Amino acid sequence: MRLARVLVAGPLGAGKTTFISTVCSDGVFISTDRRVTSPVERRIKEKTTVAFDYGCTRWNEIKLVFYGTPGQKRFFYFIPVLIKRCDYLIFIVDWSSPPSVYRGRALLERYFRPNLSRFRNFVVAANKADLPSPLTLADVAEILAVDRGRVVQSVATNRESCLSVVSKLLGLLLST
Ligand SMILES: Nc1nc2c(ncn2[C@@H]2O[C@H](COP(=O)(O)OP(=O)(O)OP(=O)(O)O)[C@@H](O)[C@H]2O)c(=O)[nH]1
Ligand SMILES: [Mg+2]
Repeated sequence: MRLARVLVAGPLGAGKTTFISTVCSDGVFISTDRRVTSPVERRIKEKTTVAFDYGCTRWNEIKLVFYGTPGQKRFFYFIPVLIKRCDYLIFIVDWSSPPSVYRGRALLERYFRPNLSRFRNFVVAANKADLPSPLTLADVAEILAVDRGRVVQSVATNRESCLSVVSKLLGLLLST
């Protein structure tokens, strides 16, 4: 059986934990969400991932292992450790929130752009596609400076939607 280790990264509140828990709802999911400690970041959300998320599941004869990055800046030192463990990258932004997309750009530039060649493939998930957005997918691609063809929309609460992102990442057609 093939093994794919997938890093799910992105700015605070983009939907990383939700994505992994949804995909791994039939497998194993471990979250480390705790109360946000920084007052500025607490304006965005109350609970956040400290350390990392972990999940695994089987899909189309592939063992999928997911690691999710932490949300608060004070835990970002953990990101390089996770990058070394993974061979695929899903970079998630909250498509409904232009500030989230811009925070994503800063994060991508600082931690991921210098390491993109380490990954066998990467995609950008424009998440919360169920909510209205002033941005098009082409805008998201332009802000993040990635090829438009790498940007896919997602709804992290919907398993089919998450699996279509995984399918694009691994270069497979959905079997169902
Ligand atoms: N409407 C909608 N809400 C979503 C979606 N994905 C996640 N959410 C919500 O967005 C909020 C943040 O989701 P999380 O999964 O905690 O985000 P995260 O990226 O893990 O956040 P940090 O670990 O703090 O960085 C939660 O309230 C989720 O329920 C989506 O596709 N659509
Ligand atoms: Mg999280």
